Amino acid sequence: MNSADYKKFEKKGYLIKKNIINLDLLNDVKLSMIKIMLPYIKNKKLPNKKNNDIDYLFNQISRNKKLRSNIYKTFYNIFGINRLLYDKSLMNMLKKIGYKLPIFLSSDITAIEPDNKKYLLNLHQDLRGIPYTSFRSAIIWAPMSEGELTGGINIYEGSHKLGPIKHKISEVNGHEYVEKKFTKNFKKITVENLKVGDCLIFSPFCLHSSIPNFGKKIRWTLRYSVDDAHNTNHLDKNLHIFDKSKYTTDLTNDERRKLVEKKNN
Ligand SMILES: O=C(O)CCC(=O)C(=O)O
Repeated sequence: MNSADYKKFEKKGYLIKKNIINLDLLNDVKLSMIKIMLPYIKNKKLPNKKNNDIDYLFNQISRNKKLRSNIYKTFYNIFGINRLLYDKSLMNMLKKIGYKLPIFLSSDITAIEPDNKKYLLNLHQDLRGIPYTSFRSAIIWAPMSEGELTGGINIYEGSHKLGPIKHKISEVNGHEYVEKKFTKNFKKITVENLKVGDCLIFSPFCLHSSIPNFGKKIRWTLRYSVDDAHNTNHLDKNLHIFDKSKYTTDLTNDERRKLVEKKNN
């Protein structure tokens, strides 16, 4: 018999699970982030309470763009990120949505800063860079921080049933996006105010977009993409479940941004 979570995930394309992330393991990840940043903080006489204030440290290192970018990329490789994914509560959640053979595809950490529009994502599907092996793949989106007005995600219930859609490149910020008209038959769900420990799990084919951060703190999020390798029947032809070149570009964020800047000048 399929679980209630399985049915919901099939129908709506997303689920919100409360208190599912192991907080000790999450704190280990945060501690690693702090340890990566601390050696680059110029002011060695930090007030004690700033020593473990991730936002403060990140704002300091963000003054140097190169450093910020490299530190950010280093966060992705923290060992504890994978340890957290393999924790039994997340594995049980995947079992409940019908995963017979969960596989790990990618992980990262995102920082959405207050009143900074640069990294906000337009309406899109998560098609880029991830080698999906089935249409039941999922994104696990878990807040690492919480606070008033820090925003979140808009997600369109049931829109995963559209399958992959061709994305365009925004002339404003170079991000990829899907035209708004595709949302018209789907209810918009606003996912805000999740607590640390909660998570949103959704199909990468669900249309979704960022809700801006108008709060005081950085919205830190841990993200995984996972898939079910059971019943994959296309590997003798392709690694990937669909032809990505039809829907999305291989250009990096920087390359797309530069392309748009060149066009606008
Ligand atoms: O955190 C956000 O603002 C958006 C995240 C998102 O769209 C994604 O994970 O694909």
